[in-house]
Amino acid sequence: TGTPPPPGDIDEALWRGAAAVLGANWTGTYTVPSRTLYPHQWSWDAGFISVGLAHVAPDRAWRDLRSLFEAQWPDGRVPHIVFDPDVTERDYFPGPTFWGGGGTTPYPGAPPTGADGVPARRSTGIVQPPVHALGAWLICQRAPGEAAVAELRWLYPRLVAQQEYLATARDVGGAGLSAIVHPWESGLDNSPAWDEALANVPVDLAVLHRYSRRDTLVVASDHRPTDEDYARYLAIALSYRDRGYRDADLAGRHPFLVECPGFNALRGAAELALARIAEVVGADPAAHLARAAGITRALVDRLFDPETGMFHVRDLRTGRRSPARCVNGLLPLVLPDLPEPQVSGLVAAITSPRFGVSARMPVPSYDRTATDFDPYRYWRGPVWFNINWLLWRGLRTHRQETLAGTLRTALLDLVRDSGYYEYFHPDSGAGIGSPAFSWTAALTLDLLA
Ligand code: 2M8
Repeated sequence: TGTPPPPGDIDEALWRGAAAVLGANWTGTYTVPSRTLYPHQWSWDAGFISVGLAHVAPDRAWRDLRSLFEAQWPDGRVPHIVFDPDVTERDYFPGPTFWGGGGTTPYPGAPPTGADGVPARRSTGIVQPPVHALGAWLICQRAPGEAAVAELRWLYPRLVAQQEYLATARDVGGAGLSAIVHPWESGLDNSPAWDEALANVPVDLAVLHRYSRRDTLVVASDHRPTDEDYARYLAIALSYRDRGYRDADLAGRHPFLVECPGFNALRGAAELALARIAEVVGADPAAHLARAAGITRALVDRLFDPETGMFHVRDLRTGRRSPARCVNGLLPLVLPDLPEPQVSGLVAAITSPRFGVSARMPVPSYDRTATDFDPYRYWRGPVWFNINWLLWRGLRTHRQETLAGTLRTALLDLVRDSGYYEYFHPDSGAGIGSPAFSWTAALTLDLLA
């Protein structure tokens, strides 16, 4: 087939298998995360997918990012799902009708037309972690040249607008960190990190029963968020939607406002990637570097707990930091200017029995020693590939080469033994959720290369 051969002496079957997953999930203009469970374009998935596509089809890597940014809103936000008009409403819930409030046009604030003047694809009005500048920079490193520079010129102002939106409209706490307005924005949907903040959102199952979940028809329901979770997800989304997805005065009225260390660390990493991209496109990197430094400082000041040695989410409605030790609290390791005490704390956590990277298993999504650790339920225990790939990069950034090597081996063993699954059982390594999952395949390619 057209897949470029693997570089050097690597596991060729694994490489070809991963490339085949990306090939099968390619729609012609972007890649779906999974044919069975997620038949549209997802924001942070697109960033990770572009990193893998860079190794086998750089033109597709750029096209994927372009497809996503064509749906960017005029205020700079990049929607967390961009819907495929040819997929029926039944194939994913909540779909475009829910997010659009039943109307046929996009919503207040959404772009009426895409970049080519065609009607815009419909989208949600919430966001996901901004991993796209990092993706763009890695594509350019892997496949440099004139085409890459042209793509970076197109993307750069859009990436800047994305960051600007997060730095201004979403700085609800006024301390330099972005707030997320929905657990879905974190990408770690049902993580225990949100339990305290969600406890204040009433559960109205009648709202949920007006609709029907589709995910639990495709995947075992005890591997997914609960109905109570979904009832709260809908209530929070409706609160935002029914006020036109406006961000003014969020503090006074919105039921869920949380600062997430993972989301903000990735925003910092995006500023650093933008500084590199700025040099290529002839812009000034200084503002990006300054903003990245400010994010790192704010993370340390507001979200680091010296007692646990890791970062925790902060609920802006109560001012409380959640005690839960979740994997998003390890992600600031991706920041190269993270001070030494924080780096040591995170490395200690990663090697402790709570998250212990052994030769056998990568980092789970939640503290293994917690009483409510659940090895099957989505972001409450299982191992996720994208997070571990970020930690692998973070460990290398902080010259933890041995640990990074152990983590890489464990990740590759997992896909070799179980396949390119969405997530994995943190003891047996069995694949859970959707098989043939795009970011698992994409990041396998990057680990192999
Ligand atoms: C999961 O989230 C979606 C909602 O956005 C869902 O459960 O329906 C999460 O794992 C999220 O991080 C991911 O981007 C998405 C698509 O892979 O699936």
